[in-house]
Amino acid sequence: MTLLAAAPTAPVDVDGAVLDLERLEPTIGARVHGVDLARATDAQVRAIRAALAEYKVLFFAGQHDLHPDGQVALGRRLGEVTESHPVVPGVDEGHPEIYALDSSTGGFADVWHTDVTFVRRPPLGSVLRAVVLPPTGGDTQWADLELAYRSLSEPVQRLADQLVAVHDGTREFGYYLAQREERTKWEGEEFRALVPVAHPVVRVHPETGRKGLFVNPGFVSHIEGVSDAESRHLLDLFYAHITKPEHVVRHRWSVGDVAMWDNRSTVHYANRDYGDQRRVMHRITLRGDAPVGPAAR
Ligand SMILES: O=C(O)CCC(=O)C(=O)O
Ligand SMILES: [Fe+2]
Repeated sequence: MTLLAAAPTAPVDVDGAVLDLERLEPTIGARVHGVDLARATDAQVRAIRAALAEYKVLFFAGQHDLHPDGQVALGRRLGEVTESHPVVPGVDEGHPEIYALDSSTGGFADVWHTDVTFVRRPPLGSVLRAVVLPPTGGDTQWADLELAYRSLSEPVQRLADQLVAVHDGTREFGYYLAQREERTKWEGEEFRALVPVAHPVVRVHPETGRKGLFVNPGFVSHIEGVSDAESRHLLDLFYAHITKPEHVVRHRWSVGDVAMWDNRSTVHYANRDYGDQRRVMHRITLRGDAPVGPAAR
């Protein structure tokens, strides 16, 4: 009998800093050991940023010193921090960049989604900190959109390559926009309406050049230029495929955990299985660019 090798625990030298990464699944997820995110060196931050595209989701345990200020400061070292969200204001006056998901005020994310894809330039990545956790449950799962594309049959890959999807934030955030008088800003401008945007179904990752199946049930309303029935069936096929267990990494949270993901190559889902218990998560997002499809390359 051949024993399968254990998941490699490899010290990875990226850009001069040695990052101790423990791969969790073959193509998605790694635990990063030995980094204190509140006091990371510049070389460590560069290495983390480089590892993000490769591992897609990074997990850091025991980050008890990373308070809200520190989370925003870390984001500024990793890239450009966006406002909290196009229509949801920051957690408090002092932190307009922090988006809080609090179960006690209806903050849930139990639909597979990629963050904020209903704007022209969706965030490059997100950094999420566990603040209050239920005694059990409330895990988060991420699926690998690049693996999902690669594991489609070739004819379906070719079909997907040609498709464009419309992303619309109305179902998730329309009510929020309607009930609020004040407008928040996004990319420095007042965000007045949820205007649907079109993105290629297959996104070429700007750093790795790999193709990913860039659709998500949270925000995609339909595929352009096909019938309603075709759109529904295509999207059902893509969603069922993306979320296969083989494509997913799942995280069980402890307070002090931080997860960082590449929003260009993943979708995620926060399990809502903890009843009336409270769960609070703080997120920041990093400014991204407009998705580019295979046709434009
Ligand atoms: O609460 C979570 O685990 C994830 C929430 C979410 O979707 C996000 O922070 O973008
Ligand atoms: Fe999210």
